[in-house]
Amino acid sequence: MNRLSEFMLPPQKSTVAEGTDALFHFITTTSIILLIGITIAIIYFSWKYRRRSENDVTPVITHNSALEISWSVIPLILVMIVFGWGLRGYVNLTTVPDDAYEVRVVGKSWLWEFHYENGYVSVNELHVPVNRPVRLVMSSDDVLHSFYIPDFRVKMDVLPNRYTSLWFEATETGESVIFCTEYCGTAHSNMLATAYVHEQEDFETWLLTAGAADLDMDPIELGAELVSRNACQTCHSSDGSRLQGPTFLGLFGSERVMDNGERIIADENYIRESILDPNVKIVEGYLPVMPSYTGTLNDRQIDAIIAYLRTLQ
Ligand code: HEC
Ligand SMILES: [Cu+2]
Repeated sequence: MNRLSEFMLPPQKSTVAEGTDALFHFITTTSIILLIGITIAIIYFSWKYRRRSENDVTPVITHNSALEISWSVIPLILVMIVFGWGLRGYVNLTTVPDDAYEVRVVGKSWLWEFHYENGYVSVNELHVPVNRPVRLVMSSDDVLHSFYIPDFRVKMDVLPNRYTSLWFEATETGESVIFCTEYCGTAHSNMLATAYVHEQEDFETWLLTAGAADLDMDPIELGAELVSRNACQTCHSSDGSRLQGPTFLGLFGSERVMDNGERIIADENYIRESILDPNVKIVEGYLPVMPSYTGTLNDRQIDAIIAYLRTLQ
């Protein structure tokens, strides 16, 4: 079964992966066996009972109890096995262990934000300790998203105005891909993140130093770093090309035309407002799809981004 998993499924990197795969293989195997059996029976019967002569008459058959009971009872047993097995997995996935480490997850079109206990926020990077249950408490800032880590075999819808949660325990260190699996707009396919699984001590060191390194950086360097860390490049280029949003090249200090015809010079206040309240002023020719970074970026970080944007002339 493990060979089969390696062949057709992503690596098993959480405590529930093996059980989930076993059920998956059971359903697939039974379906294949039934498919082959039924196909052979259809071909054989159409040959055996074919019309041989002009006066062939179909005999009148009302029923066959043995046959009818077996084609009802056998599928019933199979379905009950799948139900019981699936229910056990479902209960396991919904009962969070007491010592779970909690991370708050916010889905935004089109990025994932992870808020840690110490206030640090990472974008599109989820850091977790290995061999420890982790619970994600999730919600969306805009539309429906769905959080999916194939390697861990966990997936849960992420909704606006309501919390959902899921938990997993990673069994090995390394990186795994995180997908959004609910179509959520133009750049849905860019809504990718990575789960980094660390040794327990490494995770604690990461948590302590995350954000602290920012203090040593000069503002322009930090701004560039924040633009990449916060997934701004999903929608903004720095080389003049047009993505979902306007390019950052030459933005600072230039005159911008809004969709209501208003003309504004892109100064510090305009950039700051664009980051915290992106939908107050919409640039002409673009859609109001930028997520708000209120609660994600603090004043110092916004200053650094402005400093960096100034250099892109
Ligand atoms: C999901 C796509 C998306 C992401 C991610 C995004 N933006 Fe935007 N942004 C837009 C769009 C679209 C516009 C133009 C419409 C508007 O004004 O809201 C825009 C407008 C702006 C503007 C005004 C630009 C102008 O030409 O006047 C600034 C400044 C800006 N974004 C900064 C940022 C920064 C900084 C980040 C990362 C912290 C970021 N954006 C992340 C989509 C995005
Ligand atoms: Cu999404």
